[in-house]
Amino acid sequence: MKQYSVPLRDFKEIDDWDTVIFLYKSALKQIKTKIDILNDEFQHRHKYNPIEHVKARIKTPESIVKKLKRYHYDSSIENMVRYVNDIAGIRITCSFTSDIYKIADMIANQNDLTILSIRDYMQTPKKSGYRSYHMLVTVPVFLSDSVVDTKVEIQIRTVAQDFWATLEHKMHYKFEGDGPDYISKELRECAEFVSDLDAKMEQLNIEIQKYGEKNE
Ligand code: 0O2
Repeated sequence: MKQYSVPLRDFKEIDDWDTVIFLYKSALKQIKTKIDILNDEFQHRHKYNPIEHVKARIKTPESIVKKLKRYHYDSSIENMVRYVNDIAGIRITCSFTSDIYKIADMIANQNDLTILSIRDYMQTPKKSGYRSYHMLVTVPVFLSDSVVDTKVEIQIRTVAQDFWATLEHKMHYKFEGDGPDYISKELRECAEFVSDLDAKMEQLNIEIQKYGEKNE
């Protein structure tokens, strides 16, 4: 008989940590394969790779507990599945901001995925200066006797945004979210440089393509 999918929070083995982590890992594998296929297809059709690299990770137990604490929830498997959206996370890095939207559209068109939310931190950057495009999706994980819809957070950003976010993240962790004001201020300024650089590189890429077409 055909199985209907259930969200992970309603799965019968939700109290088993190893099973839950196994499901998140399986969901990540599926999304990673989808992204690889989309990138290969893009290369095959347009002779161009929109994706520079892809990194998948499962959030550490310490980081999960920290987040639950921040949200004022007890540390339980049920709460983590319900309230921590980025336990399974995948980060896609690309060259140009226009690639971000191309990749996001290609992912959104996969009809076995359900999009739970979109956060466009390029349209609306965070106070820190953070820019990226986040998609929270569920992917059905097919087991022998059930299908479990499992959440994955997909972050899409340019190489320059990634460079910035990695340093800002380092500061955040080093000072536990309470970094010196002058560093935060300089990082916000750098975020503006990154945004200007991304816009300039996008424009230059368009010029290079136009020039190439004229001289073909
Ligand atoms: P780590 O160590 O990367 O896992 P939500 O529960 O989803 O409603 P949250 O977690 O604030 O609330 O969602 P959001 O905004 O989608 O952020 C999730 C992740 O995006 C973060 O995970 C970071 O990876 C990244 N991120 C968001 N804001 C910033 C920022 O200002 N600077 C940097 N460098 N990264 C950011 P974690 O759990 O914070 O960290």
